[in-house]
Amino acid sequence: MKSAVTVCLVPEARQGPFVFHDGLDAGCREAAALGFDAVEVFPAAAAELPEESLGRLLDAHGLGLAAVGTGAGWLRHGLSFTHADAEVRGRALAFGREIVDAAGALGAPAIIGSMQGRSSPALPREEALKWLADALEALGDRAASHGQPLLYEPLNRYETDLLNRQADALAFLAGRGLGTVKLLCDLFHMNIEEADVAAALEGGAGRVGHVHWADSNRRALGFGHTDPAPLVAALRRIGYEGHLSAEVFPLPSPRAAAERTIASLRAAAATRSA
Ligand SMILES: [Mn+2]
Repeated sequence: MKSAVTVCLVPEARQGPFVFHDGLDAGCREAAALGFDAVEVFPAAAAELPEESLGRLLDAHGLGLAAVGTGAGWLRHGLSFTHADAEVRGRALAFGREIVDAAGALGAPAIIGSMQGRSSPALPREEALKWLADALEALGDRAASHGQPLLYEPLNRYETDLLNRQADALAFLAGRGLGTVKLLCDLFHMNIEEADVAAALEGGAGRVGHVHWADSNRRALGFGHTDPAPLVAALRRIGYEGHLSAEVFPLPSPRAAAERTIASLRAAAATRSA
């Protein structure tokens, strides 16, 4: 498994669960200095991911690009795939396609999280799930043309009423034939929704595409009450080889959150021989 840390380029998300907020240059420099394998980037738009210059920056620091978030589509533009207005859904798809293409050109997958939206009086949940499936199919096919999966992230009940648990998301992906979509398992959301987080991870065998490595309180792992040992054991049992990516609050400081994350990953790796 590989380590990753989040770099947020959206000023409106400065209070959000991202470690570094001072641009790609600074974020990559800090990530590399602390020994991370990769960065996960949360851009305002695809134009913030120029293939050549970002590729050079990553290479210069020996970093991979773990994944790219699409949440700014919701946060900045109010776009979601399950908006009752077809025109807004169309713009959401266009935004998603641009991120999928920019990420794909850099060899990374895109994440569908907050852009999944939720049901509303104007759009009942069953209909919202249909629009979500259509968006995941279209963007998943697009991602596949870049040789990447599309990452779908179940969120906790306070953020969406569509799919909150991994097993429900897996059943949804299977039932709608969404073979190009993989799960993003976020340990913070799972801490709220799952009866047994390790079992839920294990249930995702073959479909876990990315992991958000966060503690129970959305701080760096080690600053809450999550015990990572059984979670790492479960991920090993299913042969997960992707990233453990710190999507956490930059508390008490970005550096301290990143250092705590690295320490938690080293401790997890050390349990291999136990
Ligand atoms: Mn997440």
